Amino acid sequence: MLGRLFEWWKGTPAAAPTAEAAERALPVLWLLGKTGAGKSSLVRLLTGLDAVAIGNGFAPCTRTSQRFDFPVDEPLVRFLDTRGLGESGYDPSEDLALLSGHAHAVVVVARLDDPAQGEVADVLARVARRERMPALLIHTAADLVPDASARERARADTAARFTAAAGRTLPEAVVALPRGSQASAEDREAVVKALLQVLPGAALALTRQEVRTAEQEAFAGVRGRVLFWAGLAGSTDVAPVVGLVSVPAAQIGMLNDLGTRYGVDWSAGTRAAFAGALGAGLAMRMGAGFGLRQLGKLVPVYGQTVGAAAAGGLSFATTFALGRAAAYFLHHRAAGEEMSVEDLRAVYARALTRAGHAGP
Ligand SMILES: Nc1nc2c(ncn2[C@@H]2O[C@H](COP(=O)(O)OP(=O)(O)O)[C@@H](O)[C@H]2O)c(=O)[nH]1
Ligand SMILES: [Mg+2]
Repeated sequence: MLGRLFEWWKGTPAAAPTAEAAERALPVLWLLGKTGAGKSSLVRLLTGLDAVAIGNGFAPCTRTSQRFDFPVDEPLVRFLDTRGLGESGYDPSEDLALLSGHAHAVVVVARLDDPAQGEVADVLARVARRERMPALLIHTAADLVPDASARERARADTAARFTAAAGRTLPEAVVALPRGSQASAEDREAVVKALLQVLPGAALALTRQEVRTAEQEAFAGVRGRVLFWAGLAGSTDVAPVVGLVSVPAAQIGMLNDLGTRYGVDWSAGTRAAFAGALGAGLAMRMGAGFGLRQLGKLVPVYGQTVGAAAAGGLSFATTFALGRAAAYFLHHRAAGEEMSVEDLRAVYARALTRAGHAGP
């Protein structure tokens, strides 16, 4: 498969994605919870922005919903926030109609000190059960239930409630988000870990990159681009006909983009060196990924199951890993440094795992 990608690459100019395709590549998280549950506080935890920045960044969607794109200047993830649940006279049907077609995963936000979650559970039942949207559960207000056993009882009760509504167990995290507090790195990690299981693109967009070496520093500068292209490749799994973007076209676009950013010309020799260094092991892994993806397309995925398909993420994961490996390769190429093939393959394998794909 890698061979075919490289064959094609020779004759294919960089595919400039349309604005529509770019928009569709953005992972969208729907924050579902009562007013006061901690949705805005969760956005604060995940983005590291303060309440004012978040307040200003939200743009209205419907009368009772709004969206927040992050990072603000080069969005890699979108939060959708519905405000009305738990308020009298709120009818969720308008938000439901809009959001169920746009969101890729639903983040249920519930306070551990608030057992009244019936309305939220009803909405979750609709989107998670009937529309098969991936979901995770974030318990907030851990600090307000200081007794450990009481807290564990509350967590278990809430989880049981939402498990019943969704028809399956959901990845969970417990957090404390008191007003004005410093965001806790542990809480962040717990949420990102749960998110990784349902929407890797969103989780990686919210993960801070480790920067210890010059190579990692260079990658930090292009990581947003790799996530963008991987999201684009992943979005073709959701709606293969709409975007005129195929997985190989997105991957070639990404490789060309990275070449430009690292100042390396993808000459025939450079391409051959990269393909050779990645080797047959990778070609087989990619082949497996593509095979599964093709299988997936036999299932009618567009429309109702948009979120479920996006969660599969094989094209996302393989493209992210390819981009990570290419960045590693290009960094050494640009510096005229030796690079070990084993290290390159390890970089690829680690990226594949991080992107939520366990391997072949
Ligand atoms: N002590 C504590 N307060 C919280 C927590 N989460 C949210 N709050 C507070 O609850 C109120 C509502 O939170 P907010 O994030 O605006 O809820 P939203 O309506 O779901 O967006 C705010 O005053 C928050 O500071 C939490 O985990 N612990
Ligand atoms: Mg809010």
